[in-house]
Amino acid sequence: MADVEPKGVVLLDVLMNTFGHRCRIALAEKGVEYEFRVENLRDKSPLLLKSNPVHKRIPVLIHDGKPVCESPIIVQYIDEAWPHRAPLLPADPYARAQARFWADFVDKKFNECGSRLCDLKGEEQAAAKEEFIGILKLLEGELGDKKYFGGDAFGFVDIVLVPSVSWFYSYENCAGFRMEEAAPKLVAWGKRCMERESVAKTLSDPHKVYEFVDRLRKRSGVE
Ligand code: GS8
Repeated sequence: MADVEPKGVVLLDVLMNTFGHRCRIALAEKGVEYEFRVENLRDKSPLLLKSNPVHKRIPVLIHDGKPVCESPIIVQYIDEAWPHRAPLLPADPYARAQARFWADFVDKKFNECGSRLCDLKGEEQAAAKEEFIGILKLLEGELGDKKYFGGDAFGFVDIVLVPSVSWFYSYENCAGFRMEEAAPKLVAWGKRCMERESVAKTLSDPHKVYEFVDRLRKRSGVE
């Protein structure tokens, strides 16, 4: 199956993957039909290795045989390749640059520090928690009183960040704090996003994510 040359739109991914969820939400927002091919990361398919020879990672979107890699780039590609539905990025060049800046901030700061919350313990974890709460405040400052990061329209920054809502429960349990207290606006934004079908049908169950995180913590001796 994995060797069959892909036609149309194919997403190579695994089921519980925040990076892949970005692509699935973007495809759903654009109403694009696609084939979902589940990868085994312990035995990557020849198609994955051929499609992403540099990083050999999922997700990969293959459109008419042409692969696109790296989830923020895939989401932007989806926006440009299917322009008939509501745009995910704003039209104004400055607003587009700002959206890209915050999406990049999510990857470089939020995701990176969020992983440390779950991978560390003791003083190192306490320092990561303080840093993470600062990152949440910065994101809340950018969101302000807007419905979504881009204003009234659900868009690029929302798509890049929203899969992490499934991880909020794990962050809280690993590092001992309440997201509702640390970032009430972000929690409310997450609930608003979950009202969208594209998000609700894609996101992982937070308890399943925590089971996964807990298994990794036990395996690596953090717990
Ligand atoms: C990250 C993809 C990634 O880490 C993106 O698409 O945004 N910056 C990329 N993919 C992981 C799975 S999720 O943890 C992956 O493919 N890992 C397998 C490997 O590294 O061998």
